[in-house]
Amino acid sequence: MTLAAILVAFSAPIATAQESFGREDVIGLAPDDVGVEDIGRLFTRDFRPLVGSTNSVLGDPASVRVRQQGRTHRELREVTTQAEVSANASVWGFTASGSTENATRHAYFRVVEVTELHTFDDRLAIPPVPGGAEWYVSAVYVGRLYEMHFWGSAQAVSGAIGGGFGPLSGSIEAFARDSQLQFRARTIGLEPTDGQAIFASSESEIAERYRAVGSPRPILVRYSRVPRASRPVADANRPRRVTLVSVEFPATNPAINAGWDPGVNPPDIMVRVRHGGHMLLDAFGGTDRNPAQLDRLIGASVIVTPEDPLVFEFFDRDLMSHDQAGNLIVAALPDEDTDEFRPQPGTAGVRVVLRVD
Ligand SMILES: [Ca+2]
Ligand SMILES: [Ca+2]
Repeated sequence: MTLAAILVAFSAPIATAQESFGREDVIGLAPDDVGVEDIGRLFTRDFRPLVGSTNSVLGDPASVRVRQQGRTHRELREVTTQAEVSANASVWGFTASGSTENATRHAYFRVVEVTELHTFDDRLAIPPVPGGAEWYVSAVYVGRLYEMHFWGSAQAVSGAIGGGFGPLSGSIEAFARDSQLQFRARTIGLEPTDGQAIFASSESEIAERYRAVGSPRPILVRYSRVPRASRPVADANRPRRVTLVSVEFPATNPAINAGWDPGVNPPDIMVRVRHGGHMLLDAFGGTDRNPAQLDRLIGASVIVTPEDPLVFEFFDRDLMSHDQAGNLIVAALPDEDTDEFRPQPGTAGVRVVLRVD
């Protein structure tokens, strides 16, 4: 369900957000107080340890597997989901609420050396969990890590990405300054050899530019979402299957009263849908206004309430920074299944058709 755009994937990075066997995973930096003994520990939607419950850990030490690893890889990517921002927030020093839309975008460059991987035994059925539990620790990566974390406006981050994140050869600090991004380096046992962080694009460049200091320690935590069947039902609203059928933009951009691109009228239709702080859809609908047929599944089991609406964001996709084309908040779905649910038009007159069953 989570869409992770790995913008520049060197070698085979640790999958940062993925769905395997129907399980949704998010990887975040390991907080100081989370270690290998926390495999199976339950966390809230905002990635805080579940407290006040006697039943806050799944399984027991016998359900943990340990594998020795000797992999080093590097990864440069934009964080695309609110869940992943939340999973990193305590270490990054942000207070990112899972339910708050935040205009700040995040990206990072990481050099990661994994020496040991501790995983929860996936063959175990997940028992019913207490209310408030949404994630459990399914893996802890032990090793060393160097991270340069970038953040800034959507425009600055997408501008940096539009430029291909620089030539990937120079100083990361200079790149961040040129891109008008804020940045902070984090060293957990790996540090630049000459005091200045440099992009590395191969194993040999990593070996040349980064050196290991100190013993391996927990660096990354993989959180897996507790299956819905194991979570208490919070309210009477049943989960629904929602599909985005079509999207229609106004003929011209109302914000500038002109075509969507210089000398060109039709937009490049882009739609993002968030729910409960998670990005459910990041879709491109083609270059046409009338109407783009999408037929994309937004969610196979979403519960939509005024507290937990579907939030649509529409853009005309552009090379550097996309033109905003308005938002639409769907706070309730029709009681009956329908192939043609038309929520009120978005703020810029964007019209959507949903199928709900
Ligand atoms: Ca445009
Ligand atoms: Ca465009």
